[in-house]
Amino acid sequence: MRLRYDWRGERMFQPEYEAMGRAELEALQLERLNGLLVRVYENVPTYRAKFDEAGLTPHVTSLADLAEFPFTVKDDLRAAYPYKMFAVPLRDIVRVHSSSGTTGQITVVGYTAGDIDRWADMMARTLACAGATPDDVVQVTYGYGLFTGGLGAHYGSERLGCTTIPISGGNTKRQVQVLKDFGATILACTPSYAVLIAETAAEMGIDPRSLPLKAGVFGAEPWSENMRKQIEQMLDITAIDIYGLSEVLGPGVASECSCQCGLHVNEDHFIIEIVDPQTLRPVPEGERGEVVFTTLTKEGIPVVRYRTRDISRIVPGECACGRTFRRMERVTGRTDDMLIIRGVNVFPSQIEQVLAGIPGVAPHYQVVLTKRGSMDHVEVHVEVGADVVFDEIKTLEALRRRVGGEIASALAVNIDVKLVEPKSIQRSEGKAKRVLDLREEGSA
Ligand code: DLL
Repeated sequence: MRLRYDWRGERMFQPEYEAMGRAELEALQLERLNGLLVRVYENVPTYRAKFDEAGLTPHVTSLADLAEFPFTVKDDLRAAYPYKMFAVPLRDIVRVHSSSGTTGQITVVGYTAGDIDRWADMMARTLACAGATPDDVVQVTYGYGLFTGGLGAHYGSERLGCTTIPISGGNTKRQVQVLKDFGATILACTPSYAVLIAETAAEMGIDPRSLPLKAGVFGAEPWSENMRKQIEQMLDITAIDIYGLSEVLGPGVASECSCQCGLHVNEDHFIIEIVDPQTLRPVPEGERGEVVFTTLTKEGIPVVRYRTRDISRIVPGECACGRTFRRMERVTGRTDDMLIIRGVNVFPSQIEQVLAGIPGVAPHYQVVLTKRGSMDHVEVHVEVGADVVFDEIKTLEALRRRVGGEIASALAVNIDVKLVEPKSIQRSEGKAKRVLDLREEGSA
């Protein structure tokens, strides 16, 4: 197995790529990009039509030329449902997954055997970023099925040589029991589910900090820095942010290393661009905008300039870990999750960052949207901590004011806050639903 020690003793899985010199990496990207453009032009009618319409031939002489090419959006994939954007015949596809369809009709993605192989490598890199080695036991609590989380993490864990527990999501008490009895050292699940697992352990009389876990690879939903600190504290682990999306790969597109200062994008397989979501022009290096990916090596369903709707930025400078791949900042949210409250743009994860720093409130919240007359009304429902006595009106009022005040000073907007009883906000075993939109139902 190709493993090498680097900074802090964390190992890279493929240092020959992960620590590549920039010039060499860009030469590889250019070569792969030209291969990709020809493949999609010849095999995917959607791309042929788009390139022809823009008067473009499938060839570039520099990476900068990619900016001339049209974007791909979710609607392109929807229109091609289920298989029309595959670049190879179905007989070469060995697996399909799909997006959850929370924002509309689901989209289907297909993988060749080569895609699965490269995906396993990328997820092995991700786990190695969290300090995993063949001596580790990985509990894969992401859902198995059409969702990419479970099988993505599973193949990566096996590729790295870890002992893999394919438990999938759900049955939280059993998760805790298995973590304990099977000696899991790495937990792979959504950050919100990690919180629920820690709470459930405590309810079962098992100190969550006494579990053998040393790290977690958490992603699939936005989470804040303060939430990270809480999870690390609750479970006594290092919590690593991992990012990906089905249309581009699944988990394994980008991952933090133990420096926890941005997510290294697997740039030998993807080109990342950050564009202004309004003008669609590239933003100056280091500024926030919408993340756009081009897949350089995908065979089943490659994408050119896919608009993710996720907001991030490139973290400037080099990382101390020795990886040369550029880092993207943690994703604060999606353009479609952004709330505009009295003219101020707010992501639920920004509210979470404030809540997770206040003692007395639990890490469970929901932003509830309703209509008051013709006006939208936003209210944050926050669970009080188990140690707060819910009937003490004075204590509660002081806490409510504090939460409202801290949100107002952090986000520069006043948002109504309602404190709710412990365990009254619905728990999720996968992606947490942070925004509850009741406006259609016309509730006041
Ligand atoms: O959520 C893939 C994945 C599985 C990533 C497991 C990480 C771990 P989709 O279901 O297609 O794929 O959802 C992709 O989830 O566009 C982001 O909006 C969001 N997302 C994923 N990871 C993160 C993260 C998987 N670390 C969509 N932080 C993406 C914030 C994330 N948002």
